[in-house]
Amino acid sequence: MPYQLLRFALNKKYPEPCMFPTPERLKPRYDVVIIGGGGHGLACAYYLARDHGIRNVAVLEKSYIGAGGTGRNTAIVRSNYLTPEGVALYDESVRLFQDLSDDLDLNLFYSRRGHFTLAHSDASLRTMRWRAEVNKHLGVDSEVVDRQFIKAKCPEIDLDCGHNAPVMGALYHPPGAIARHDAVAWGYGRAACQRGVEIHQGTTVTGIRTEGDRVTAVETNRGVIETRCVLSAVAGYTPRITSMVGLRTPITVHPLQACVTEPLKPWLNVIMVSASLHIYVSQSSRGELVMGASLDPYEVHSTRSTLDFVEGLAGHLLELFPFLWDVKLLRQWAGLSDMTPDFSPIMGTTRIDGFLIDAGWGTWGFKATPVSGKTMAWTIAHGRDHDLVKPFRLSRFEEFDLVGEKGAASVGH
Ligand code: PYC
Repeated sequence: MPYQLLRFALNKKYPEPCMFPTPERLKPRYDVVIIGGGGHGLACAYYLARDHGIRNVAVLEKSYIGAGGTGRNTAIVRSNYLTPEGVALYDESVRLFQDLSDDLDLNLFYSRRGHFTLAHSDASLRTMRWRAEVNKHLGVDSEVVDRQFIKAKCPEIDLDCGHNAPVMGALYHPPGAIARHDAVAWGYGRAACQRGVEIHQGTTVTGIRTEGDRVTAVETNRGVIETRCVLSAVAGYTPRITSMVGLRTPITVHPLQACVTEPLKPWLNVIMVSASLHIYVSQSSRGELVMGASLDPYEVHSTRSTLDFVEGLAGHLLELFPFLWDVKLLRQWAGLSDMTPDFSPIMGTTRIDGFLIDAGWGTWGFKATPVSGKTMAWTIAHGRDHDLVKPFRLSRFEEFDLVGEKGAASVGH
C-alpha cells in the first residue's frame, strides 16, 4: 500500500464518517417511539423532525436498519394503481421520490425507466384499460399500448412467449422507476439523526403498556420507555405488536422471494411485469437483473428462499427473454409480506389513544416510503388522520369500506 494512503488511513484527523450515531442508552422518555427501523419508520422520524419540529423521537429496530422489507424488495416505484385512493397515495410518493436524493443529500440512484404491465388475455387487457382510465383521470401518466409499442421500447422481448401466452398489449406507465432501496433507509435515517432523532438498533420491543385505552410506555430488552405516542411500522411482526395493545388486524404473513443475476451490460431500460407469468424484472444500475414472482402461497414466518422459486421464475423469464438462457443467478432471498384482504395498507390512528399503525404493505411498501413517512408524521403531529391516510384506516374492515387494490397490487397473488 502506498505510504501516503497508509498515513491517511491511520490519521485520526480523517475518521471514518459514521452514518448514524449509536446512542449508548435509551432515554427514560420520548415524545414519539417508532417501532421498526425500516424505510417507513425512518421516513416518519425524519418528517416529524423536519416538518413538525418533533425531535425527541426514538426509532427502535430489533435488528439493523433496513433488515426487513426495505432491504429485500425489488425497488420498484410507480403509481399506476386501480383505486382513486391508491393512485392518489402512490402518486404523491412518486412526486416525493423525484427530489429525495437532493433532500437527503444522498444519491438514491433514482432512475425513471417506464413500467410495462403485460396483458396476455382479453380479461387482463380490460383491467389495464380500467387502470389507465382511473390513472389518467387523476393526472397519472398511464396508457394501454400495443405490441409494436412494447417491441419498440424493448426489442429483446419475445412477445409470443414461446407460443404459450402471447402478449396482447400492456399498461405503460412512463414514470415507473427504480431506486437503491437500502440507500433510502440510510438517507432517511441519517437525515433524521442530524435533526436529533435517536436510532436504537438491536432493540426489541417486548410489550406496550396502556392505562385504560391510552398508551403510556414501551417495554424493550433494554428497559422501559415512557411515551404517549407509539407508531408500529414493522413488516412481518405487525400481529405481534398489535396484540400488545389488544388490537386485531386481518393481516396474514407470507414470504415473498426475489433474486438477482450476475451483472450484465445494460440492455433492459424498462421495468417489465407480467401478472400472468408471475414475473417482474428490471436491470439495476449495477447491471444485475432484479426479479421476483408472486407470494409464496403458504403462511409462514420464514425468510428462506427455495429452489422451487428460482426454477419457476427462470422458466417464465425465458418465455419473455429466451436469450438469457445461460445467465447465472448471483443470489436469492425472501422477505415477509403483511397481506391484507383488500391488498391495501393499514395506516393511521387506532381506537387505542396514542397507538398508530403503518402496516399491511404486502408487496407494495417500498414505493410508498416517502408518502407513508410524510403522512404518518402529519397524523402524529395533528392527532388525526391525514386525508391521504383516511381511506386506509384499520376500522375500514369492520365498516365494510374496503379499498380493493388486487388488480394493481403487483403480480398475481
Ligand atoms: O408493486 O410494483 C410492485 C411490486 C413489484 C414487485 C413486488 N411488488
